[in-house]
Amino acid sequence: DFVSLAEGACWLPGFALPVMDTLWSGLQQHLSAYPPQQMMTPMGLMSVRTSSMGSWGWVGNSRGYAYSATQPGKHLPWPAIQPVILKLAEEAARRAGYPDFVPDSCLINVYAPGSKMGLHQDKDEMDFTQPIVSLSLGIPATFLFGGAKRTDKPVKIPLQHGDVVVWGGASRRFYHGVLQVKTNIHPLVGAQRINLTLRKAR
Ligand code: MD5
Ligand code: FE
Repeated sequence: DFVSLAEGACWLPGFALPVMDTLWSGLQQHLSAYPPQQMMTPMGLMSVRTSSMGSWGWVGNSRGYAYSATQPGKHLPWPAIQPVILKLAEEAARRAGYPDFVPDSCLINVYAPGSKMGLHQDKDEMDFTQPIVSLSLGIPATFLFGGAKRTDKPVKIPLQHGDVVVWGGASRRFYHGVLQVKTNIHPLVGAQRINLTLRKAR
């Protein structure tokens, strides 16, 4: 069951719920071993904290951002994308019409209450014909789904625990962001929103 948001954008409400116990226990272990960090960007320090899995992790600094094979400030790779996450992303992409999607990067965005993400486009990846699969956990957030131009008025999408969105086609390059997350407590995940974005970075 899915909701088409625009050409190429497919919202699968609750799609991750059947595997949530396995997913959450693996993610908690990952976040203990690879604590999320606030990245610097040319725009300033992000309010969101990030960690990664897979061959490529997204890193930022005051000069720009890029995908890196090693953890920030270390000479060590990230661990592999956990099988339950990889299977979920591939299955969601298949439902949305991308049967060949094999992600090599899983960015983990951790939003404490008060965190937000300003309107931006994702353009650090090499192949924009590959979709991005996004999975939300924890407290709800209002996602801003804009258009091809920064000035296109965004549509507000209330993303909930377990929701998956596949961003493909034209929507792959649309402006988007997340409104400041409101204080709340989720029974499983606690006082935070966690978003996983699965991409083919290289
Ligand atoms: C989030 N993360 O909720 C979002 C989910 C990021 C980021 O934006 O860059 O880490 S990914 C949402 C996304 C990706 C590509 C296109 C569109 C949305 N879109 O067309 O709206 O933490
Ligand atoms: Fe983005």
